Amino acid sequence: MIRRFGVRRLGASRFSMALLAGLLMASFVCMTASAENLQQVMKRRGLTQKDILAAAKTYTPSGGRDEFIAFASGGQSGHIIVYGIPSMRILKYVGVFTPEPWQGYGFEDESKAVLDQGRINGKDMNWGDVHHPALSETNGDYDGQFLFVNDKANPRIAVIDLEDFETKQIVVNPVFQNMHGGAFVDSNTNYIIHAAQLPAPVAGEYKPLELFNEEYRGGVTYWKFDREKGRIDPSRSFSIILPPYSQDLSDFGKGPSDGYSFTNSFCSERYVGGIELGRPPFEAGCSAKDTDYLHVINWRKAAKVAAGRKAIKVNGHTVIPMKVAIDEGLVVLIPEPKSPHGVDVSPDGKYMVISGKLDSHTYVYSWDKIKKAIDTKDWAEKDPYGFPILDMNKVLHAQVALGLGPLHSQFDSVDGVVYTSLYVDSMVARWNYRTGKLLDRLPIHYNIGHLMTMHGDTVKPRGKYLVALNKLAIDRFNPVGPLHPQNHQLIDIGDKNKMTLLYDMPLPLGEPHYTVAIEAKLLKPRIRYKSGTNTRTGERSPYKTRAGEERIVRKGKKVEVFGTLIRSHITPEIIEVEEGDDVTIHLTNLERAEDQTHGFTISKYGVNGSWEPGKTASVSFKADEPGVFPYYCTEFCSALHLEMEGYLLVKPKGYKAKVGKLMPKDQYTKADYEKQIKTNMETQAVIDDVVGFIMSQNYKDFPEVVALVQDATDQLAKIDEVKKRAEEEAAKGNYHSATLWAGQWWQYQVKAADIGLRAKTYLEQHGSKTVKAAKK
Ligand code: K7E
Ligand code: CUA
Repeated sequence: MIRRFGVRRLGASRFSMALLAGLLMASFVCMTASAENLQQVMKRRGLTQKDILAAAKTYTPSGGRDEFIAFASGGQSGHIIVYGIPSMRILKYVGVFTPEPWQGYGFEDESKAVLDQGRINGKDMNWGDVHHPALSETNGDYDGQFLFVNDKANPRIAVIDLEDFETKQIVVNPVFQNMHGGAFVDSNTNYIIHAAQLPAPVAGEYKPLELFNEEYRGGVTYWKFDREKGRIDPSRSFSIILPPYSQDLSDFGKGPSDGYSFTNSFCSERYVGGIELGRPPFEAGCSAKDTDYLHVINWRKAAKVAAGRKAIKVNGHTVIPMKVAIDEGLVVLIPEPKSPHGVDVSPDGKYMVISGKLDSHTYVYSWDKIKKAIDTKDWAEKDPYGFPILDMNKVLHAQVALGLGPLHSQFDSVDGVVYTSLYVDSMVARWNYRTGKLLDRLPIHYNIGHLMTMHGDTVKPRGKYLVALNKLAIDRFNPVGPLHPQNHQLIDIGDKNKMTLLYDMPLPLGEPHYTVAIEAKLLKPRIRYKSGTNTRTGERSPYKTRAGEERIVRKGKKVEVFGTLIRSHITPEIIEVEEGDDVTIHLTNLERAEDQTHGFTISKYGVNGSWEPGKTASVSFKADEPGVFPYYCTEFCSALHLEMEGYLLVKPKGYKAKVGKLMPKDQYTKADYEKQIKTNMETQAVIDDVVGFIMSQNYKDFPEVVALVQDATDQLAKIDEVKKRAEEEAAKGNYHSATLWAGQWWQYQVKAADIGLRAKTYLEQHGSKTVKAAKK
């Protein structure tokens, strides 16, 4: 039918007939290919019904959004990885402890200042061992405002504002040398906990290992979070000094256990290895006893003690010494299964689930029983330092055999149901912590560490999905050399009888430790900044520059450039300095439209940055190398992106300029000028059309469109001046110059038209007035 219609209609010569036949053949083949049905695809790719069902549960069509957003620790990369669930599509790497060039993080002065907060003993720590991200909570559930994450190697905590997914603050621990057990927050994000791991003399002093028991110490730090400012307040933060027990992961109490925090430990043997000295190694001595100590800490009371006179200052940081902690009854110890890793408080706050890697049982403790023992001072004994120890059997609720190498636990939306990772068995166990009954086990690939369910560590877990964070990928992906990607496995936990593995996602960054996932609808990230914002402080930058205010200011050897970025030029386009000058270039992105980011780099000067709409940031360097250095925008921002360029001229010392001619002045004629004017008139007609459409709509109901209209208006507003100049030059008979100015007039038109068309498309796609009317 189609064939006959086409041939009859076009008829024509033999040549075109042949061509047409070829085209039709091609389209016929295409049609057959596209008509491949599901069964055929399944056969071709070797997929089963189960695979298709799994695909349907994760596949997210183009333009589709995810239900949950995950924040994964980036391990050695020092980054946070953001991805969607269930699609498992990676959305962003957020630079935290490590420079990230795409975001300009660690390249612009403003973000360098954040990374500099993380310097230790005068050294840059341009890497981090990122372990545990924590989302801020209100009343025990995620509120979508902040993300905290720790660096284990260089004991630090970072604050990421989820308003723009940027790192805003890094704090270094002033008393401990190495910290693993953080970040975890209490139900209202008053404090972020971070526990020391490998014991060391306090404040980094030197003490010989022979004094391990007397001088080496562990401890926990409670960083005070100032909600108003969105920053940690070191002046109101404090640490408790603890025995050298290798304090590990922690969790805060909830509901009835709110006000308390729980910190595991391993190597409570206080063993010091030294295999080369003839002593049995750490691993033997650190696992000799059957139990280690769970530390139960009354942090609310500790905060009061920290504010009082019994606390001391170490390196300017508030510290509660061990003796004070004992006298004030801030800490009690409970024996816990050998070499534990995670401690997880149940959503109702009544149970603490702890697994010992070297004990095949997972222990469930009862908060009611712990509280009663604390209140009645029912101590079984004291540790060598004087901390009271409870009788484990009096506070245990259950001991459950789940499998080998149990590590971490996360909770389900179904009451009582919890998931525990089994490292040695490479499995996820689903069980009930109230009844102690094992419900299901699912093999994973391979050697799972943490696992994560949706809001799984809050008072209100959402169930649905679980992600297994595996330590090894081995054969799961196409080989890419001896260093393998990480494997995050998505598991469907919606079916109450059986867990189902849905998807393997390779993560090509550092070793993942923990991940947290929040309902996407709870996040409200901004799409632009208020014009002139220093995004790292959230304040208005003193270097904010408006259109038309661009300038270069010299004071002695210091040159400051106040510039702007907007499609498609960098103003100024030429920067001339002298060898030896200290140069700072402040740039403001004038755009308002969504996703109109510009980059800026100066070749061979190592200068780089990223400017999102509204952002002001600066780059500084010493112009120590004379020569000509092109600069340009590094984001493909518009049709004339390649022309978004300029020159940095660094004049050699003592260079005397010779006057020369810049360019030919008579290249363009009157005919060229008239041709350009005609083009401009035609373009204006297009613009009028688009503007007419937008104005006829309820466009003010769409903030995205309002921003686009403002951007377009800005571009159009610039036309008057260049038009006047074009006309003046033409009147004087300077057609060369007149043509160039008329060309610039057209540039503004093109940009305005481009933005206008985006606004029009947006209105059409998002159902503005007439579109809605047409649909009825
Ligand atoms: Cu790798 Cu929580 Cu630091 Cu466990 S951690 S497995
Ligand atoms: Cu701005 Cu490319």
